[in-house]
Amino acid sequence: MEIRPNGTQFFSQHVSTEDQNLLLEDIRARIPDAPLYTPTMPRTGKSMSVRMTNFGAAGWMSDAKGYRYQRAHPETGNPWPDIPQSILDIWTGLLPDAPLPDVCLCNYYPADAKMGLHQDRDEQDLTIPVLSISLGDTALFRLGQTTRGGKTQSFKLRSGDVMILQGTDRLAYHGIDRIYPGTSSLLKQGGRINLTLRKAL
Ligand code: MD6
Ligand code: FE
Repeated sequence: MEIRPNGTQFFSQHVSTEDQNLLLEDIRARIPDAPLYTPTMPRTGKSMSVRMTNFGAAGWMSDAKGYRYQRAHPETGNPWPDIPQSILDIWTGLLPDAPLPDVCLCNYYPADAKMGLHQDRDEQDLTIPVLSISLGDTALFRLGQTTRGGKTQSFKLRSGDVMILQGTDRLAYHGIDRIYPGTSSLLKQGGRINLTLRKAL
């Protein structure tokens, strides 16, 4: 469902509980090869509150040197594991005409994590949509405009929800203001996983 004209699409409860568990299995199978690590911010070098890993030909990275895509895990030096077919199927189901994604960023939010307002703009072709899948505890997502300081709207993202930023909102600022602990039983340890699919290269 389109929540902004020619822009953001939101699919409430698009992924069934059964499929959420299958996605989790596929994610867990890849974490030993691509452990979650704590990214740092450009310039300040401060740690982010999420832990991060990637699947696909490249992975999105943030550290003191800046934001970029790179082909190897920053700690192991190994290539990233492949993107699970179960995750690719969600993309092709909703975006049949878009090129296939080559990056799946996987962010884990503990109960106290947040994500500052940002644009997704490190990809080569900024006309290709970005799709995100939420798993676990509910998050408060804030969506603004393509310039900083514009009017913002807030939405709750629940386990199984899918968000697509495209069209006039492809470069809209967005972020996560908070996590609501204890709102999902999907992850035994609590917290939230967000998967972001992009064609970056
Ligand atoms: C999150 N999401 O949901 C953060 N980016 O944890 C994003 O940064 C995002 O939801 C691009 C497109 C959709 C998103
Ligand atoms: Fe984003």
